[in-house]
Amino acid sequence: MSEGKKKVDNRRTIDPAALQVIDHNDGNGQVETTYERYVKMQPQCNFGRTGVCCRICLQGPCRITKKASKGICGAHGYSIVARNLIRSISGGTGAHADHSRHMLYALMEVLEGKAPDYKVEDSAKLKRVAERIGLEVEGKDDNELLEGVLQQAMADFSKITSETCKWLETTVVPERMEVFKSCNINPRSVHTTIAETMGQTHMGVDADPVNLIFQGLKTSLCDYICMHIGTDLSDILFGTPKPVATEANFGVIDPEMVNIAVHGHNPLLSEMIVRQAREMKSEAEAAGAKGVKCMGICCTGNEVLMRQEIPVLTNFLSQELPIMTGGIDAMVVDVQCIMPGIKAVSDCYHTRIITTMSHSKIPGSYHVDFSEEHAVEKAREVVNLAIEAYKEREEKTCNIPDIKHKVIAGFSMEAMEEVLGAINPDEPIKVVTDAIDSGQLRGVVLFAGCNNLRVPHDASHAHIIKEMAKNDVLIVATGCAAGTAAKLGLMNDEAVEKYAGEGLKKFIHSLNEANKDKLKEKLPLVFHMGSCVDNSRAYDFTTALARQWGVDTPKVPFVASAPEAMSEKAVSIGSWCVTLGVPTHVGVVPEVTGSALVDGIALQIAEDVYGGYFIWEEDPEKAAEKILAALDERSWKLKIHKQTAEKYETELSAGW
Ligand code: NFS
Ligand code: SF4
Repeated sequence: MSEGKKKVDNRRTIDPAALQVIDHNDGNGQVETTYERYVKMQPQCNFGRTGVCCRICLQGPCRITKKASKGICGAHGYSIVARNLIRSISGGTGAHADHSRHMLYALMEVLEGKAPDYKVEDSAKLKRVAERIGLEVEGKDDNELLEGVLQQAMADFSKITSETCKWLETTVVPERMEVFKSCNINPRSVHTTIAETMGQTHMGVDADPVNLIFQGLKTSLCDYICMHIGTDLSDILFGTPKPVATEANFGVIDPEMVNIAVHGHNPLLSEMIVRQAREMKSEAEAAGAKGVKCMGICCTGNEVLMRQEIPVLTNFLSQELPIMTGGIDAMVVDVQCIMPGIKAVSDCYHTRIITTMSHSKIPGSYHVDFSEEHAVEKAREVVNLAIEAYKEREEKTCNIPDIKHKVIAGFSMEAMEEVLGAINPDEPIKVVTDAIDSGQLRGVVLFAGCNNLRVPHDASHAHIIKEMAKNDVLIVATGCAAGTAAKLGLMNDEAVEKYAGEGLKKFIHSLNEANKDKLKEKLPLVFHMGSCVDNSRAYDFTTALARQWGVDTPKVPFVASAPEAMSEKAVSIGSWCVTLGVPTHVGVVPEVTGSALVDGIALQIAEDVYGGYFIWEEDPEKAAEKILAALDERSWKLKIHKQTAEKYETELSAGW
C-alpha cells in the first residue's frame, strides 16, 4: 500500500494539552506547526521511504524500480539500502559523539582550572568509573583520577590502534566481547569508526550488504561507547541522579513567573541556567514577576529533571506548542532535535528563541555564545533576556491548558540498586531476577526514542506502556518516551494502582514497603532513567541482570522498544541494542524495506549472530503482543537451560 495515500489530519496527538493548543490555534488560524506541515508534505516519496534512493555520487539520484533494477554504476538495491542505513547510524553516532566530546572538553577545562564555575560534584562516581576502567585509585585525589579517566575517554574517542575500547570492554559481559571480536566488529575508537564508515560507503567502495551492515553495527557500538562516556562524565560533573518529584505538561507554565524552556540535549548550559534562575528572583521581581521558572523539553529537559527536579514541559513533537500558550518568555536551545520551526512560531508571540552553541544556530534568533569559561555569566545573560521578554508579555494572550501530572523520576542505575538494595543489600539485582524466575515479573522493557508524525503523537508509547504494566513487566524509560509517560500521568504511584497487573503491583509495593523510611515519595509505574544518552544506564541494567544470572545478554528477558522513533540517533541506538543482544521493537519501519536482503539481516540474521534482533511493528496492539512473546521466549529458555544444567550438573548452556 502506498503510505502517502493515507488520510492525515493535524490532530495527530493524544496529549490533551497539545490538543487544546492545536484547537485554540485552529480557531484563530494563524500559526503553522509541525502538525500542519506534515499534512502539506503528503504524499512522501516512497523511494526514500524504502531506502532505494542513492545520492552518494553526483550521477544520482538513482532510484531502484522494476525497470531500473540497478543504479547507474551497477549498484544493487541491497547495497544502496545498506549504505544509506549505515550512513544514518554514523550520523547518529556523530551526534552523540558531539555531545559527549563537549562534556569531555568541559571536564578538561575543569582540570586545567579554565572553567571556574564547574567542579566535580560526584567524587564517588569518579572513583567508581576510574576503578571500572582499570585505573589504580588508591591514594589518588580527584584531580589525578579525573586526569586518568579523561585520558582513557580521549583514547576511546580517537585512538587508531586496535586495543579494545575501555567503555565497551568494562561495561558488557565478557561473552559479548568474544562475539564482537569473532565478527570483526570490535571498534578501534569512535572517531576512527565514523570515518571508516563514511569511507566505506563512498561511491565504488563496499557493495557487499552483509559487510556494510556489520560495519554499521561496529559504528553503533561506538555510539554506545560515547553515550556511556557521556552519562559517566555528566554524573561526575553534575551528580548521579537520585529520586526526585515534580510535574509534567503545559500546566507547569506559571503565568506569574518568568518562564524559561530549556530545550536540546547538553546539560552544560541548562544546569547553569537552572542554578542562575534560582538566584535571579529579585531581578524577576523587579520586572513584576514572582520569580524565574525553568522547565524542560527533550533531553536537556531530562537531564535537569533527573538532577535538579525541573518540571517536564513537553517532548519532541509538541515543542512548538508551549510558545503558543503565550506564557513562555524564552526558549533556550543547545543541540539536536530542535525544530527550526520554533522560530517562525515565536515570531507571532513575545517569546525569544535563544541559541547557545556555535554549531547550532537558527537565523533570526538571539544567540548567546556559550563557553565553559564564562558559564555563569552566559547563563545570567540568558535569564536576563527572558526577563526582558517577560516585560513584553501581553497577559491577554496567555492561554495555558490546565493539565499537568505528578512525576517521580531520577532512577539512575545507582538509584535503582539503592531501591532494590532495601530488600537485598548484598545482591540488589537478585530482587529482579528472583521476581522474573518466580513469574511475578514477566521481564523488563525499556521505552526509548522519539516522536514521529508517521504515527499519532504519544499514542503508541502510551498504549504499549499500559499493556506492559498490565502484563507485569517492569518498565524503564528514557528520552521522549519517558516524556510521554511523564506528561500523561504514567510516571507516578497513582499509575501503579491504576495500570499495574497483580505481580507488578506486588513487586512495587514490596519495594515501597522496604524503602518507606528512605524515599519521600512512592515509586512510579515507569522508572525514568534519563536522557537518550542515558540509554547506557538502561543497558547497564541488562548487563547487571545477565551477570546476576551468569549468562550472556541474549538470554535476558529484556526488550527495548522505540514506538515512535524518528532521529538518526534512534537508528544508531536501536542498532547497538541489537548488537548487544536485545530484541528491539521499532514502531516506525526504518528505510530498509526496499531490500528484502537487508530487511532479513535486521530481522533474522542479526539474531543468529548477535542474539538481538529488530521487530518492526507499527500497530501498538500487535507490538505489545510481540514484545511480550519475546520476553516469554527468553524466560522460558532460561528456565529450561537452568533445569537442564541442574539435572545434568553441568554449566548453563552458553547459546541462545
Ligand atoms: Ni533521543 Fe532526546 Fe527526543 Fe528522539 Fe530527540 S530529544 S536524544 S532523539 S526526539 S528521544
Ligand atoms: Fe547512482 Fe551508483 Fe552514484 Fe549511487 S553511487 S548515485 S547508485 S551511480
